[in-house]
Amino acid sequence: MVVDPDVLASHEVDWTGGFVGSTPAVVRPATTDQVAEVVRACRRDRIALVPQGGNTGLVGGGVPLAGEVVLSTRRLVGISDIDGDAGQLTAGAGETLAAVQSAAVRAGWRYGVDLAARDSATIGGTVATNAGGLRVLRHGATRRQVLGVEAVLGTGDVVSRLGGLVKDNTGYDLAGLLCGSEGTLGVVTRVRLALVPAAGPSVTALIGLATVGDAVALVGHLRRAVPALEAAELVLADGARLVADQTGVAPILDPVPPVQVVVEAVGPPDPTEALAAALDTAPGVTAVAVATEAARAAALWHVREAHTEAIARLGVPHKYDVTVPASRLARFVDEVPSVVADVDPTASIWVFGHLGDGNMHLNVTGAPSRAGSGGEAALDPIADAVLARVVADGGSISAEHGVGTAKRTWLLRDRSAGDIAAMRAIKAALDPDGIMNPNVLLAPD
Ligand code: FAD
Ligand code: 2HG
Ligand code: ZN
Repeated sequence: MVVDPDVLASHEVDWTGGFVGSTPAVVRPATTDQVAEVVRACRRDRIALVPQGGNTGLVGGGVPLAGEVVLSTRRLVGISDIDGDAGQLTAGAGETLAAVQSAAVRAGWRYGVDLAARDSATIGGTVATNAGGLRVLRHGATRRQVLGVEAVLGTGDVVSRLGGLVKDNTGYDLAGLLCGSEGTLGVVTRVRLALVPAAGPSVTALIGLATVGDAVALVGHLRRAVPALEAAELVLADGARLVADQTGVAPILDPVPPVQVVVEAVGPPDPTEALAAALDTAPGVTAVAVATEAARAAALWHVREAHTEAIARLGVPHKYDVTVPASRLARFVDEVPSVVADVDPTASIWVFGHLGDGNMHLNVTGAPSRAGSGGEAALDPIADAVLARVVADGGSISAEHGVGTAKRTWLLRDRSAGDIAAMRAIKAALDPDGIMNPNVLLAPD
């Protein structure tokens, strides 16, 4: 157990700096049994716990906003039981995503989830948030990779099913339930993961277009023509210029087009010709840069991947991670700046994201801080306007980052009363004393 204030401080604030709490102690168990001891002791003494992995979460779910004890998972390491024939491995919850990706490659496979926080985000955190990222279009979000979990529930009981059976219809899917549960039902300690085939030759393209509508149509066209397509990411001109200004890296497409899409297709077989042919017949394309080797591909990705860091340099942003149906996406992206301006004409909005699955990241800077509100989106008038529009468009108020503290009040407007009642019943069964991340996901009654 750590109580040194300097060490505690790094666990008390989130990656954005927008969620700041305090904790009396950080516990750092190294085994599932030690996690169970901690949870049982906390249950006995009614002490609330916040599980924390890499602390890269963006919805205030992994920091102790109400004085909870932090249970750091970072010592729950180890990658084991690698099955080179089945394409599976077991990872400790504290392993970073990057470490799992490397282990998969060494085993002759690849892990299907990737995101820019790969060097810090933990596998347990990605499971707890059902993280999405850059390759959902082809491989799905984290839940699709998870074949089993070991976890300590809020009851103190250990559940463990790490056999890696692809077909296993023996009752409720506890792994699927813990995936996306944001630390509210228990602590994930180990995960059995399915891998995807190793990457062969790949091709990356940065494509300039005039409108978001053109970009949506392009992705539909490429998905039909290039089955190996696994990423399609949206960048707008103001975001591209911000990235260039903040990072000092000149834009690859110059002049900067109003809209850019980064796409990547991964073989085998080599998808380069299929992508080139599809782009030849694609409507609306005004400029293209193509890369088939890693360093150049990384340069094309930079304008997209550097958005979060570039925006962070402007101050603490308000982040809204939403999905909108493809049929309404272009109109939504075009109109959402005026939704924000109606509430706060001095705020700036930055829109980018995972075009392939309709997941847009709206970042608002220059708006008043939510400090003191615990980060509650319900107390944020911009969230009120933006998320109302998302719900009206048939979208989701949380695409991939989770609900956390930031959106827990808003959950009531996205999910039905029946859904919420079922979630509360599950929470009461698996965490009867309400010690597991009590301020996350479900708002107090
Ligand atoms: P933490 O931040 O430590 O925790 C997140 C939540 O999970 C908290 O509620 C916490 O209580 C819970 N938790 C953590 N570990 C466990 C565990 N073992 N058992 C139970 N509960 C646990 N997310 C995406 O989905 N897609 C992206 O493309 C993406 N890109 C990002 C880029 C940047 C630069 C940054 C900073 C973040 C990005 N994120 C993205 C968000 C973040 O990386 C993910 O949410 C990630 O899954 C969090 O992992 P973590 O280990 O940091 O979890
Ligand atoms: C991404 O896709 C992440 O880059 C972060 O999900 C999004 O910073 C954000 O809002
Ligand atoms: Zn994202």
